[in-house]
Amino acid sequence: MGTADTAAAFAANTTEGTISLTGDVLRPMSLSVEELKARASVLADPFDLRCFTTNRFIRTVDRYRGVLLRKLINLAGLRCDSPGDFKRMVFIASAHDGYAVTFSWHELFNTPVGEHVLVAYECGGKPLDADHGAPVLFSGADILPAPRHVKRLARIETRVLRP
Ligand SMILES: Nc1nc2c(c(=O)[nH]1)N[C@H]1C(S)=C(S)[C@@H](COP(=O)(O)O)O[C@H]1N2
Ligand SMILES: [Mo]
Repeated sequence: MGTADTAAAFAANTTEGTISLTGDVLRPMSLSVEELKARASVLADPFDLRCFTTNRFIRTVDRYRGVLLRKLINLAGLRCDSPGDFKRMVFIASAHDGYAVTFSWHELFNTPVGEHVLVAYECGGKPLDADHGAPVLFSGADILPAPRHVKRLARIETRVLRP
């Protein structure tokens, strides 16, 4: 498939406001914001959104409420066909505009970073709407927060890297 075809297929398979968990998981699934809200949530600290590339200060963001990414991944279940596959797993989080960032199994499940990565649906006690980029994936322990502050999150794809 060409790039345009891939983008079209991706758009056809995603719905605004719904995130899908795909790839090397046992139970591929889609979750609406309503379904996220029904799960146990965590509250992030307020932070300054700052771009990595330019160091530009964008704005101060109030407390996000959302579900930990590692809990959502556990819901879908990691598929480990060979022993130790989880140690070379990566997660590609992509947005409806094609913006994408990565996480590794290690940082989400075996470092403190994972305790601060959430899919947020509320900010400062108010529901986030699509204009505010909902749902937003946010990695609260990053030094510069903007790169892994993914607006309009569409998909988390799990992949086992094969050397
Ligand atoms: N979906 C999506 N999220 C994104 C980006 C993007 O291009 N698409 N850019 C990132 C980068 S590099 C920056 S600096 C900030 C910009 O935030 P702003 O659009 O609210 O100014 O969003 C981050 N999240
Ligand atoms: Mo940026």
